[in-house]
Amino acid sequence: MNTDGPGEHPIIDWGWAGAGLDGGESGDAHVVLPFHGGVLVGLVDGLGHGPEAATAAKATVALLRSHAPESLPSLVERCHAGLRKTRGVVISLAALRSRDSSLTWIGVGNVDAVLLRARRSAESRDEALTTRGGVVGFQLPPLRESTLSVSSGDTLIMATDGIRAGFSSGLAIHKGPQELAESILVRDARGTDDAHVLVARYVGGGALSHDIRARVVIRHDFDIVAARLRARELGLQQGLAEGAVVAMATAVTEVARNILVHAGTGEILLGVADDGGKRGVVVVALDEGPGIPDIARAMQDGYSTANGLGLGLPGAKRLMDEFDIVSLVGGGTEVTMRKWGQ
Ligand SMILES: [Mn+2]
Repeated sequence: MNTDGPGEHPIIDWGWAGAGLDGGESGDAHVVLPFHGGVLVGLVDGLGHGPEAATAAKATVALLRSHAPESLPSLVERCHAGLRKTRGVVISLAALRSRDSSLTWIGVGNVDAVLLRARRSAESRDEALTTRGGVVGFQLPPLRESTLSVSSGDTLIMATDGIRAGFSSGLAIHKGPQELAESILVRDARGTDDAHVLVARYVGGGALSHDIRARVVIRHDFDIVAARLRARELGLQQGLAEGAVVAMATAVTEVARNILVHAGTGEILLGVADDGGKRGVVVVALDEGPGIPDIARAMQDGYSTANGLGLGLPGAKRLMDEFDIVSLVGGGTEVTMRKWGQ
């Protein structure tokens, strides 16, 4: 059980290193801002260096802090509007989300970002994240975000142009993010500009990854039935035993009913879970309802739903192999459950 907040429900491990030119105040800055179900990471380079660059970077950080849960294009627009009186910044922003193991990013100007994979395959290559030319606060390119799937252990590295291109090659990737950031700064700082590195390693879902295969919107009673049927179908496809399929489908019914009763609407995501050969089903139940003020109480047996029927969340937990709940009062609830095959 977790509630969201820095350090309490981390989906990344991260570290940074940076230095202003000639030991002066740096015009580069990073942000790491958790939001419900994810975290926003970003690296900002105030144009040039020195105090005016630092002023632009600090203003950007303040704007991002105030608006972190918004979409990335909207954040860039806000910064653009708020930075017109500064000399402007270049920026890369990325949002990592645990519910669908995704990384969404946008970049304006040259803050380099690369995604290094923990396990490489044809579908999962190292990627340089593309950015578009422009200066936030002066001239924006068309703003479009891009999305990639991430797996636990994948590592995002962002660096300002005070760091040499090619900083991602020859890294001891098994090292922790803080150690990586420091070693890049030492090895690759050009010494002609402020230099700053941010390293974020995705750890959402533990040592597991999942692919979402079905999405069922919950608005009516019959949507609960649809979610149950899709869960059953996926369980059988994944080779779960009949008893496990029944347990999992029943747990899906419970979390779907919980959405309907407490939030009115929400959705159930059903996916394939893979833990290095072991196959299973992952169920994510999401809503943007009022949230649960006291999760410990809600997880006690006998704590009734509005109509007092059913097994509730504690019942769902008992039926599954793994169960995690994150809830934010006023911000919705996210339940993630897994059922494994033999
Ligand atoms: Mn620079």
